[in-house]
Amino acid sequence: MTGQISGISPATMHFIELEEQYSAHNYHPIPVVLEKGEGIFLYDVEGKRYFDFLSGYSAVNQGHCHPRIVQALIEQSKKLTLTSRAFHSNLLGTYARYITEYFGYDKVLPMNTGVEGGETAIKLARRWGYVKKGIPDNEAVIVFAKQNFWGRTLAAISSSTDPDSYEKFGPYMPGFQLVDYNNLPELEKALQNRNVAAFMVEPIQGEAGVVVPDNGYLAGVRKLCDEYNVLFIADEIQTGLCRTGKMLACDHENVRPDILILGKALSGGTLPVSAVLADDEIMLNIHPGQHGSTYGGNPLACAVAMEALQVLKDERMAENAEMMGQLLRKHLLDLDSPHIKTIRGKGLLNAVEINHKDPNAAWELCMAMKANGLLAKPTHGDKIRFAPPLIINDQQIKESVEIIKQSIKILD
Ligand code: IF1
Repeated sequence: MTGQISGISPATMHFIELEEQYSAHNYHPIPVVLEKGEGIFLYDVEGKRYFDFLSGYSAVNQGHCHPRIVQALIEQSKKLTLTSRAFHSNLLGTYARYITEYFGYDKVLPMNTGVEGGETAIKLARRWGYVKKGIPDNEAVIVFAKQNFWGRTLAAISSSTDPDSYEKFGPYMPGFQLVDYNNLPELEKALQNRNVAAFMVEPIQGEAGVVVPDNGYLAGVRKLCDEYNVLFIADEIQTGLCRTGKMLACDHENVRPDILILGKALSGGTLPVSAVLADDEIMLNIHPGQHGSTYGGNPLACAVAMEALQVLKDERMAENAEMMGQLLRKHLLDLDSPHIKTIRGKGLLNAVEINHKDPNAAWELCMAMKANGLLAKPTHGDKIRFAPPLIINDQQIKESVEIIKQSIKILD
């Protein structure tokens, strides 16, 4: 396969073939081999520079190798990196106070990957359901929205509507139910079941192709969850941490979820760090020995996460994401390209839907953009996510759109 890719240097080919031979084939990357990142830019093994319009799926909101985050990483890594939770560290309490005050919750439960954050939130919700709501044992139901994406574990794929994610990995987790996204009447029907412990939802659906719900949806979810005594779990792993132009996407509707899940940019792309935030009423139903992780809350992660969060505020990244997002969408609209069917998004979480008879058009466009110095990846065939790091400026937005403009000509 890779041998047929034209215009690729021997060095690039070498690294692609190594992956192909020795690494599982669970991804289909754009054929570029990166070796350096700095701010909004990535550099390949030839030294070619690219605008990064993916940001590690929003893990790199603060920009690649942010000097302050890297500094925190280096300093702490020379001192202490892991204690496990068998012992205390001087940083876990410090970090826990920092992040709970930052987001306004009583407690944090620290984990590593995003999907572990989701698993943790669901365990918390089930436990709350049995202990506080009085759901009969083993009958708790968690409701999700169709087209959700929250990771790759067996539980996560059990709520998936994407056959690529779930097919031939069964049997699946029981006690999960699906409703349409952005549909409050259907959600209300589901919540009438007294055994529902929680509704877990992304404020904007990322994997589905950046699906922005109607104004009022999140406020409506909040209201229904209150009415039916159901926990509102917000998966802000991708939408949180300034990506959509606010600290949290829920802030657009001034809504406070009962359980907030963060990941990705919580470490600015340096190591896997996730967090689940909730108040004592929910969090204190889990006792010693009932949940955890070897690396969860390790001192290195604590030091890095505090710096990554502080950088977001100090550099006003929410405000910049809001302004640059508007500029990006405006310039894309101004292209007035017949090949762009829709442009949607909030802040710097955006997607365009390609309009073309060739089902490979989005991939071809990404290849042309790569050749012209901009990296993005198609999802679901015809959509391309445009999500640069949040430190991009207006001149760089203009240059990026110029690259997109030149590249899209190949679809004429
Ligand atoms: C892959 C997309 C992004 C997420 C939300 C939890 C997780 C994710 C809302 C799990 C992860 C990823 C993982 C990556 C592709 C990707 C993705 F293309 F699927 F839609 F970001 F846009 N909740 N998203 O988006 O976090 O366990 O991975 O740390 O290939 O699986 P994780």
